[in-house]
This record gives sequence, C-alpha cells and structure tokens, in this order.
Amino acid sequence: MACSRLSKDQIKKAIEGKLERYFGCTVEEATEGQLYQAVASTVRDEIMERRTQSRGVRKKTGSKKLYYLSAEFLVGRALHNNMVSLVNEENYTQAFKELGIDRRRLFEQEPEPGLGNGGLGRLAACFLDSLSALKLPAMGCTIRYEYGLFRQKIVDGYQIELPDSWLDNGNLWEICRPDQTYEVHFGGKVEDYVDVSGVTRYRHTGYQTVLAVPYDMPVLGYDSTMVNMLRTWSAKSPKTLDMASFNRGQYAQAMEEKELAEVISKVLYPEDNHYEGKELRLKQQYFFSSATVQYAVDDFIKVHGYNWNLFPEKVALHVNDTHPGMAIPELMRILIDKYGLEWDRAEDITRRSFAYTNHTVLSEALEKWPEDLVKRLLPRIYMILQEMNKRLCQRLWDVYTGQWERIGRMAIIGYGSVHMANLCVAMSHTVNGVSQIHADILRRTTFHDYYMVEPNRFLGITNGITHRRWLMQANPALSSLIDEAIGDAWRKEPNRMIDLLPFEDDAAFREKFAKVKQDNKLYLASYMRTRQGILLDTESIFDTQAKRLHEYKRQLMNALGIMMLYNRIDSNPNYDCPPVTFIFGAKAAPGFYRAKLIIRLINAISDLVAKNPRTKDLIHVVFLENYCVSAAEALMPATDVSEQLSTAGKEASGTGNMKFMMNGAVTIGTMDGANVEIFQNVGKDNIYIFGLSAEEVERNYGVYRSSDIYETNPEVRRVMEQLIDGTLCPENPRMFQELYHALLFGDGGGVADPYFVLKDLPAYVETRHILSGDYRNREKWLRMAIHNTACSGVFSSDRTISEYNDKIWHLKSLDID
Ligand code: 26W
Repeated sequence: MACSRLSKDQIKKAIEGKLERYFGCTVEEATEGQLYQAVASTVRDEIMERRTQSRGVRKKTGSKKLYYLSAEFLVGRALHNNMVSLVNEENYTQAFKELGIDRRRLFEQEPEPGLGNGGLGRLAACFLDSLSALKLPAMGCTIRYEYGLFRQKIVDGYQIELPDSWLDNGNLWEICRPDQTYEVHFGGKVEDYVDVSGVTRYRHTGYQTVLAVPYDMPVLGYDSTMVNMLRTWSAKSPKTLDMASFNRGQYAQAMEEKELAEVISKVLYPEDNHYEGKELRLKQQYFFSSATVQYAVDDFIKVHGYNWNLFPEKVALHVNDTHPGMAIPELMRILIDKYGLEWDRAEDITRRSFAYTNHTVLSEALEKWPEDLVKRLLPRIYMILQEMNKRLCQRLWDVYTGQWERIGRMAIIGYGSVHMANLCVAMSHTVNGVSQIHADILRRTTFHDYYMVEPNRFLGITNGITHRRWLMQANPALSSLIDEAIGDAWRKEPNRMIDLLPFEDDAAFREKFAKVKQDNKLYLASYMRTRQGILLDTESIFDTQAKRLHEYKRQLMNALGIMMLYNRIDSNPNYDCPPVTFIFGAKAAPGFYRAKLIIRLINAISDLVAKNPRTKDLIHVVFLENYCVSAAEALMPATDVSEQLSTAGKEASGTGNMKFMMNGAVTIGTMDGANVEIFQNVGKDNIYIFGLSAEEVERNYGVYRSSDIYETNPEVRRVMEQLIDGTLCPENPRMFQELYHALLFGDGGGVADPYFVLKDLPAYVETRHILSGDYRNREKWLRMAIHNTACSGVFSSDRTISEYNDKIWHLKSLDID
C-alpha cells in the first residue's frame, strides 16, 4: 500500500468538522466559498501528511536537487488536480454526493492562479507535475505576482482587459516561509579594496534592499508521498513606513519607498513572445533569480558544507528561457564575493550547474538589456558580465581568429546591450530546443556560431504535457473508457496508451468513444451558455484554435478561411458541407494593436455568418472569452478539429496541439514545431498537413509577393475586398483596412504579409474541405480520433522529464512510496 488515503466517511467527517470549526456552520448552511475552503483544506491536510512522511529523505540521502527557474508557472486550479494525485477522487465524489455538494461548482470556487502568459508558463507547470510523479527532487521558482495575466472580456467585439486579483480571498495552497526571506540589492555602487591576503575584492554599497519572502505551494506526486514545492517569491520593503514623514502628515511620501519595493511582484507582464526593455521587468527577473540562487546555495551548504566541488553534482539550475538568466552572474557573485572563490573555479562550477532551454526563435522575443540600465540597477552583476564577456571573447578569438563580426554576434555584451541568450548559451553546459525542428533551427541559425564550437552542448528534447491534468482530470469519461479497454497501467506509464490502437477496429468501442466526445461537447455547450450566454450547435464539428493571439500563429488565416467558406455557401445554395462551429480562444497583449483588431475581425465574422440565412445553420463562429487553463480543460475534451496553423519555422513546439490530440481531436496544421512529431507518430492518414515547409518559408523571403496571390486567386481577392467594402461592418467599412494593408502592402516600410497568410490560404481551405468530407464518414473519423489518442503517450511530460533527467540533470528518483 503506497500511502494512506481518506475513505469516503473520513472525508465527510473532515469536511463537516472544518465547517464547524472555521465557520460555525453545517453543510446545508455553508456558502459555496465556505464549502470550497472546507474541502480544499481537507485535501491539503492529506497532502501535508504525505509531505511529513517523505520529508527529509532528500537531505538524508544527500540527493541532487533541481531548481527550475521560470518567470511564469501557469499552474491552473489545484483542488481537482490534487484529488487526482491522491488517487481517492472516487471517495471524495461519493462524499460530495452524500453531502449534497455539487463538485463542478465546488471546483469553480477556486480562483485560478494566472501566473503565466501561455506555452512557456504552462510547460513549467506540467514539468513540475511530472517531476513529482517521477519522484525527482525539485523546486519550481518564480514570482508571486499579486496580479496574474489580465482577465479578458469581449465587449462589442473588442477585447477589454480587467485586472486579475487572484489573491483577494487568500490562497489556501501556499505556505509562507518568512524564515527563509532573502535580501535582494538594487542600485548603489561598487568599490574595490585589497583584503589582508592581498587579493582585490569588491564591496557593494549604497544599494536599495528589497526583501524576497517565499511562499511554497505543494506539488503532489501521483499516487505517492512525494511532494515538491513551487516557491513563489513576494517582494517586501524592509521599511515599514517612514514615521517622520508620517507624523508630519505626509502619508503618501511615507508610503512611497515601501511601494517602490513592493511593486516588483505586483503584476505579470502580459507580452508573450515580445520583448520590451522595461526596467521593472529586469528588476523582477533579477529579484527572483537572486533569491532563488541565494537559497539554493544555503540549502547546499546545509547538507554538504563548503565542499564547492560537489555543487554541480548536487544542484541543478535550469533557466526556462532567458528570463531568469541573471541567476548565472548571481551565482558567480555569491561564489566570488561571499565565499572567496577564484574566478576560474567559480566559472567552472557555474557552467557545470546551469542548463538553458530556449523557447522561441522570433527575433522580437530575444532579450537585450541596455548596458547602462544593467550598470545602474545591478552594478556588481554588470562588472561580472563584463569580465565574463572579456574572457568569452578571448576564447572565441582562438577559434574564430580575426572574425570580429562573428565574435560580436556571440558576445554577452555588444553594441550597447547585454544579450541574454548569448549569456545563457555561453555559460550553460547544455542548451535545449523544445522540438526536433526547433532544435535544428537553433543549431542551423540562431546559435549556429556556438554550435560549430561545441555541437554536443545542443539538445532537442521535445515538450510534453501532463496526461494527469489534460486527460485524467479534464476528461474522466475518456479516461474510464481507456481503462475499460486496456486496463489502467497507462495512468502511470502513458506510453501504454498505444495499446488502444487495435480498438480502432472495434465498432462498439468506436461508438463509446463517440459518445464520450458528444457528452464533452454538451458540457462545453453548457459552459459557454452559463458564461457567455452563447448556444452551441452540438451536432456540428467543433473546430478550435486556442492559443495566444499572435501574427505568426495565423488566427487571421483561420478567419479568412471562414470567410472563403462563407462566400462559397452564400454564392452556391447547393454547396454541401457539414455544419461546423469555429471556436477561438485567445488573449492579445494589451498593446498589440493588430492582434486586437484580429479579435474584432473574428467577432465581426461571427455576426456576419449568423445573419445570413444561407450560412447561419452551417457556420458558427464563437469567441470563448478569457482563455485560461480551466477554459482549456473544458475545451480540449470537446474539440473535434485542432487548428495548428503557425508559419512553418516559427512555432518552437506548441503544446496545445498535444492536449487536443490526447483528447481525440484530429490536427489540421503546418509542418511546424511538434506538429512534425505528431505527424510522425500518427502517420499521414491521421492528420491534415498543408502549406509551406520551413525551408520553403526561408526561400520565399524577399521573393514572395502577396499581391500575386491576390491577383490570380479570385476567392482570395474577394475576401480581401470584403475587409474594406463594408461587408463586415457596414457602419465602419474602414475598420479592417489596417489588416488589408498589412497583408497586401506591408506597414511602415515592412514587407507585405511576412507570415505568408495569403500564400498558404488556398491550400488551407482545400485541406479543410477534404477534412469536412472525411468527418461525414463516421467510421473513418472515429478511427482517426482514436488513433490520435492512442499515439499521444509519447507527448506526456513524463517522457520529456525522463529525457531531461537522463541527458541534463541526472537526479535520482527518491526511494519513497
Ligand atoms: C520577453 C518577452 C517574452 C515573453 C515570453 C519572450 C518570450 C516568451 C516565451 C518564451 C514565449 C513562449 O511561451 N514560447 C512558447 O513556449 C512553448 C513551450 O516551449 C512552446 O510550445 C511554444 O511554441 C512557444 O511559443
């Protein structure tokens, strides 16, 4: 027996007892919020009991520990997920029934922590889940943003952003550890002096101190006592308030300094894949990187003393993209300034401890901090970066003698900026890409100069998703059906899902599979009705594109494709196609004008197709408001068609594609990111691939003219004209002129249609046409859907984490139940 679990009766008693003690009420009298508190704290007690059981094992055995540094952890709600990992969900469900508690409503009481933008943040959360499931000692480290990603509302077709104050009613899952508070220093100046042994040392003075206070959230391993922590650092001023000003009645001034410090953990920046050199963002990055490294060093010393040679064998530091990159010079600073190590030794220890994963090749996402900003804000770190850069360039000179330009491209500091990607590549022992194609592009282009020097440092470990949240939790009906067919071993070994393949041939199984999908569509319909008052046609194909709104992801191509379908039906009353609901879920960065206009366009198309009697029963377009983790949990299981349309070469991996696939959706997409590997796994007959390849995209730059497509393809020309002729918005025909212009002429001197929307549009629409024909062949479609689920096991993040561990971290799985 792995670990003790509460029975149904124990759960009932615990819930009733908590209601009595916390709120002095009974189940019948409790509000939904109180019920949530009582249930969640019951689950929390179970988790902490397990934590106590396995606590101390790592320290006792002196095992290596991973610190996974990430500016974002998009963990989603915890209650249901934790019940899944406790493996007594059934007992809870029974207890709820007997107590008359509605479990879905209960789960919805929990505010969702939106501590991330999109793929990078959600990946970090899936990784933590798998680390715990595999019993690997690890800690996720990030910022405790008081405001997570904005809540999105759609008003008159436009996106409106509302603040997300998720901590208003407290967070039951976190444990504050004021005893592990660290100081982080900003500004000031650095003086050098010679110590008693004649060595030059550095003293940082005149700085401002910000306190980093940690809050830990438990991440429970599936069916085990393993509990890792997600540590979120909160910024606090060391000053309470300036009593002198306060007594003089200058309240605002008295609070000012305090607020300046605490603003650091106020809000998550909502830009995804787009860099802006904001000072506060750099402060955020250094803040949590510094606190994490200080803690990691102290924790190491506690177990292993000052045996620095052991450090890389006992501590793995992983930087999730470049955002925590300042952790690298921070470790150097601590080793040199605090513990007196020599440069060479400190550099060696640092490089052997750090690994780096890159998540994007978009040049506008690469972080470059102005040199003078780094110098002013982090003077000692700046000196270390300079020294690092000097030594790096000397080494590079030996390899690339005389090639100044190349060395300049590879430098940590150059042309007035600090290049975070170069810092991470130069100072890590391993650099990882997130899919095969992405890793190839890193080797061939982004980091080619480094790759030539040290090819073995570059890995490609394909992303994954946790099948516990994305299948077991989000789609319990499909999970039970899989159990029924092949047993439940797949829950611990997701690769076993492949055993489902023969069930494609089983007509009865196919019908059960179809029934699960249909029920999930009904649930999504009720979800959309209660939240947005929208009625879904559950007999139509659910065709979904859900991801951040970005030009390279080409929601615009999807929208124009719908327009083309609309025109076909409108001009030919006999046009034959199955009814389809196009579902969009997407947040646009608040300052991204064009992305917001695309949202407006989708909503205009929604109105257009609904008003036309010829199309209103065949095409529906719905925009799902506030796409977030819990919305995705409703969306993925209900979707038939997964839209993965990025311009080839641009989407590093994608992970939504894996979630849809696992839930039995069939992909229509380009040969990009992990779509390539989905294609390899399911085979060409179980996926719809279209469009330019990454090589073709590359060759087309500078050659492609979108106006050629416009001039030669009448259907394309028609939809383009409809953008500006008032079809979509009669009261303001110019509303979408900007999009028209960007596609045909380019904006402000830029190239026209840089993401090849018009180029790929005809092939896309033809492929969609073939797909809808196939959908009508029920047997064929169900076979494809089952095939996709069966082949999805390799995309479990358990596989990803095992690979990271074998090739990068080398952690030992703890010997606990
Ligand atoms: C500095 C601004 C900024 C913010 C976020 C730059 C870059 C980012 C992230 C790296 C963007 C991101 O989330 N990338 C996504 O990472 C996923 C996980 O690896 C991939 O699946 C997606 O393809 C990639 O777009």
